[in-house]
Amino acid sequence: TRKPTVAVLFGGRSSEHGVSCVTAGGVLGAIDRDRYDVVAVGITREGRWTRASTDPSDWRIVDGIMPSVTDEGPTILPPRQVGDPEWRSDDGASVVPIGAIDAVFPLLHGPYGEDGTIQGALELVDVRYVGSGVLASAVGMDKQFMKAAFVDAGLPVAPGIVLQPGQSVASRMPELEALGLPVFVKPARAGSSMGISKVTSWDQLQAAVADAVKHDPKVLIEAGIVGREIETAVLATAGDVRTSPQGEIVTGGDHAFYDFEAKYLDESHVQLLCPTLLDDLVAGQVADYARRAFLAVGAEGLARVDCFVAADGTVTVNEINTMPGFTTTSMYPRMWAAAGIAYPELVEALIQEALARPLGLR
Ligand code: G1L
Repeated sequence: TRKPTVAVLFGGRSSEHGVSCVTAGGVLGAIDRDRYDVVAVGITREGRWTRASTDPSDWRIVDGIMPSVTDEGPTILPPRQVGDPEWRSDDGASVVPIGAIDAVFPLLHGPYGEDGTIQGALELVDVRYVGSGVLASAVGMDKQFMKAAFVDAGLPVAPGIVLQPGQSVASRMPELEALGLPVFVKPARAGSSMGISKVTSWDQLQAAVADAVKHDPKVLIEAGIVGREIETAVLATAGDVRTSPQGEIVTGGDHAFYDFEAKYLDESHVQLLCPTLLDDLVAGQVADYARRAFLAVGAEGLARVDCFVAADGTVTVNEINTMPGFTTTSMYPRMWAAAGIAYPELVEALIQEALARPLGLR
């Protein structure tokens, strides 16, 4: 009997191309090659799909330079460009028939990545994949619908309003003032923290919205919650939804919050603590909310749920990330490491979960 074939799909046209490649390196280094055949499918920054190296050492950061998918390998046409469900090279020769792929790791960020579109393309061609499906991925990308799903499940969230594309701040001013200051202004659908700002005076609001609109014409304005940023990893395998010990984002210096710069450029200002010290009752509350947030959006496989914990122990659910940072040193794997589940075990559990998944409605 042949080994199952696992494809790692990564790179892509997003600003997080390099992070995606580093993540692919981590996954490629952790997949048990005795149990699985491995295929690497890279997407260049220009959007060309290509067969890439499966050697994890090709995806390391060298002298501070992030790896990227180069233009050298044979082209693989993405599903939307083929008339039959087969990935082909430029010369028409079959590279890897899509039917030979038993599970895909979709390690892609942003539009056409973590928003459910790649999941939909894989559904169309009957290929199983790791992580959430179309709806949960899309809901997890859209802060408006994420919040609606949380509220529907009875979870506590920060109050907020949505500025639909083209809608003016002035038309919503009474509701905005009811939120009180500070407010956070966020692009409604953005994977990273880009375009997010904290507004401490109403005269800053217009500029904050203008900045957010650069990333998404739909903008969410939320009441600012004062509290510690506590994260929980959720792993769902074999019908079991498990939550990890909590981690905490500790920001220092003059960073108002865990922004893009703190996350990717200036790590000295942000500390990741795991496990973190929380009162047992509060930790239990956070874990319960994390599990319910996972179920509320219909997530599958894995997700990271981020909460705020106020000084009095009140917990607010901030967001769910169905494609959390997944490098070997990211918070998600670190939170599981604190529970004794090492990175390769995590990768194995996610592959097993994907392989066992029925196709179609589930
Ligand atoms: F495949 C998984 F496990 F579901 C998965 C997919 C993508 C886990 C984590 C990620 N994350 C990323 O790919 C990224 C953080 C590099 C960009 Cl969304």
